[in-house]
Amino acid sequence: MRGRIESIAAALARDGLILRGGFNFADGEEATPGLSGAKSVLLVGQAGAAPWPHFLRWRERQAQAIANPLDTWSREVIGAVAQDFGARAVSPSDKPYLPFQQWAMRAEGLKPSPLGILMHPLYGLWHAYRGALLFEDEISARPAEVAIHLCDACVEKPCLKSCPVEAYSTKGFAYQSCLGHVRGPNGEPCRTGGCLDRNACPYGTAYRYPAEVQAFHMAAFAAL
Ligand code: B12
Repeated sequence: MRGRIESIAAALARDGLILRGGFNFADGEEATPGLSGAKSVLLVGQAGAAPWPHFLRWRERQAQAIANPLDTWSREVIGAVAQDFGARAVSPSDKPYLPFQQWAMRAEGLKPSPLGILMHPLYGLWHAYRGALLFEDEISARPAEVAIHLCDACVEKPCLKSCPVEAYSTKGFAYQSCLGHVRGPNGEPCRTGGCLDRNACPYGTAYRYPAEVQAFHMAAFAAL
């Protein structure tokens, strides 16, 4: 008989989504606001732009334009899977924010790239988290092994050299500089093809989001 985790993965695959690992919370952790009673978590996300065609078909069926459509679609799809498997669905945009990146590091053994986005050994920077399933019992997820961190072997670090306003540096992310440039007269390449620094990364290029998808995310990020 197929186990619970395999069945959930199969249900998510119908919409191009994948399980991104999971773990049992430590004693006391379930008391964190937003987690009440949860004993374990499975992260749901994507490798490359796999959910995009599913999302587009859903969006075409909507009677009118929706604010934050990708979040809405993710909540709908992941919420339905949660209901079928007795879980509670949460979203990375739920407030107060839940620590998705910390969960991801724990679940998949990933580390942040110089851009802050987590570096995946296969998908590079081309992956995301769309939600999580919280359970009131423990799951049988294998503990994550620390993944190979490709940035350690990357000497040139083109990701820190391609942004015209140097939004990313060792000092962190200069949000306002990035926004000002993307919205300004010279921001056309970022608006149509996505973040130049992210695109400069030599890893996981087979999973790179198509320009159309990157333009969609950039428009949402910079409120274009
Ligand atoms: C608020 C927010 C932002 C804000 C504030 C950022 C900040 N430093 O405070 C702004 C608008 C600037 C932002 C920008 C971006 N974000 Co953001 N952001 C979030 C959000 C919704 C909440 C963060 C939070 O406060 N969490 C609560 C604390 C307790 O949890 P934490 O795990 O410790 O969170 C810390 C980090 O997440 C960090 N942070 C926030 N955003 C980002 C983005 C990156 C890449 C990194 C490294 C860190 C970081 O700030 C948190 C507080 O210290 C998360 C989703 C989530 N729920 O975590 C996405 C999230 C972290 N962002 C993400 C991304 C991709 C981005 C952008 C690349 C733009 C984009 N959406 O395409 C940029 C890059 C910014 C950067 N390098 O710092 C992804 C990261 C995925 C990944 N593969 O690693 C997340 C997980 C959303 C998702 N659905 O996947 N973000």
